[in-house]
Amino acid sequence: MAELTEQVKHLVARARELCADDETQQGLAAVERRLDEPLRVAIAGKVKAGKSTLLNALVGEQLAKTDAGECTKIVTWYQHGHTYRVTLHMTDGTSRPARFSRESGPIEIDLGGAAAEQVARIVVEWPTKRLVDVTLIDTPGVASINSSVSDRALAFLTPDDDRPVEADAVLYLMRHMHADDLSFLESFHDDELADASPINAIGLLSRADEVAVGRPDAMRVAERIAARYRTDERLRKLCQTVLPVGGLLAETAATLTQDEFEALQQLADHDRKQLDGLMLSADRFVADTGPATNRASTADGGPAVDRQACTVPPLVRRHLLDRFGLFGVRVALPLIRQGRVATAGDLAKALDSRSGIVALREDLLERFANRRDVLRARSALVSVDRLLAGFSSGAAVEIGSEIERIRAGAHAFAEIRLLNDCRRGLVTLGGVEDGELERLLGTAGTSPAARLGLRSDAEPCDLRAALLAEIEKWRRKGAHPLASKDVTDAASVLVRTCEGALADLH
Ligand SMILES: Nc1nc2c(ncn2[C@@H]2O[C@H](COP(=O)(O)OP(=O)(O)OP(=O)(O)O)[C@@H](O)[C@H]2O)c(=O)[nH]1
Ligand SMILES: [Mg+2]
Repeated sequence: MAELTEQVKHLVARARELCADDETQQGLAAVERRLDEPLRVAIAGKVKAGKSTLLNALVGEQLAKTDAGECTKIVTWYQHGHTYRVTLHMTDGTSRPARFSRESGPIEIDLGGAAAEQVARIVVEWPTKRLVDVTLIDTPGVASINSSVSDRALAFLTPDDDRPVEADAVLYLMRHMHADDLSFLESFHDDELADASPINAIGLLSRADEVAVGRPDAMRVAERIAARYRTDERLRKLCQTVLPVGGLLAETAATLTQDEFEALQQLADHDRKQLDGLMLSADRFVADTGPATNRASTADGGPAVDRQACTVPPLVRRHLLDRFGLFGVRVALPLIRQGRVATAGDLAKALDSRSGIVALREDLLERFANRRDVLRARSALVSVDRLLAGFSSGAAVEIGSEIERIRAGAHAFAEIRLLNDCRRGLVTLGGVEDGELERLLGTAGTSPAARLGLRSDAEPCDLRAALLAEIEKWRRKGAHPLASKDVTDAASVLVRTCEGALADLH
């Protein structure tokens, strides 16, 4: 893989030698720098899909504001820095430092009198280890009522002029799959290689805890829905996988305070029946409990609750609901009552494990971080291609054919193409399970064990034997006299994949 990066770096350097004009030079210099920068992952989706909350959950801190505000309309980059710094990059090409403050909640950024429309992007530098390998980019909600906001998100993710694509990979949040989501995902494809490429996109069924109106089995129901989406032909062409995630639960788990835990403990001490009544709906949970409503019959027909006896004030309950969601409260209270969690730390762990964030982090590592070089090389080639699109000089033609040579020759790209072709139904390998083929191509992870579908602690001798068997199998398939060209080509990619994995073992 390092070889691929080297090839691309060499190509960019050559392009810089050949291209004289300043603007292209600057663009190429940026492409060059980017090859050494952390992977850029954009978080996209419709308004209020939970993008900023998920960003916070991934960083493990409340950085991004999650309610309405001017800043949610601006593309905001969160990247690793040695000091805390916020910079505004204006649409006129200038940039300036911004004043910001942070007390207990998210960062408050002062635009210094500028209108959101004048700010092209905000860059937040923050010294946290979670941002060392990845830069996270929070984008404004698409398909919003305010179409200029939505346009900005689309322009960032799918520029249609000759600007390079800025993100290497995208997490696309959808609450329930919708025609708008599909057309958005379809537009996140920028060149022949990326055309309908699932390689750099993961779909997320977000706010998963709200599925099934926050019932205790909400996450399991969400997992079933996500599993259905994973087999949806249209989605399979567009993203690698679909996972359920409860960003709010994960954000709260990462930032849980002792006060919040104590408030939950206090609630958990209440009479069981009373609690059940309180947790019937969000409205009941936060209802004011003055003496007049004591034992009053309820508007939603549920059993009357002796709400006056609830010693946790409504304001605190409102806060708990905002932080945990109804599902989170419903999960936390029994855990505390049954003594299964005794401290705020225990509760944080329990919520974290239910939120789906652990699986998402692992997936990000397997699917994006381990393929970082390929994804970055891919973005760099797209960018150089775009930067030189308007040129017809000999130099541009030379670079153009070099790009084609790298794309055709790099095995990592051959794997991507094969995966795309399979998902689009262009290649079918008789008698081979799709899942097996995808696994070999690294969709479940790029380690030898992940490619073979074996446990991560499998013995090297077992891995070796399994790889040799795969190589033998694919050689035979490819050499079969009745094999079509598709099958022969696919088989040679897979043989090379397995040989590469074998070399990795050594
Ligand atoms: N129950 C629940 N609520 C969530 C979750 N994620 C976000 N929310 C809530 O949904 C609202 C919107 O969340 P944000 O993270 O701001 O969503 P966004 O997609 O960034 O919104 P915009 O940037 O305005 O488009 C907030 O009130 C969050 O608390 C979740 O996983 N579960
Ligand atoms: Mg947001």
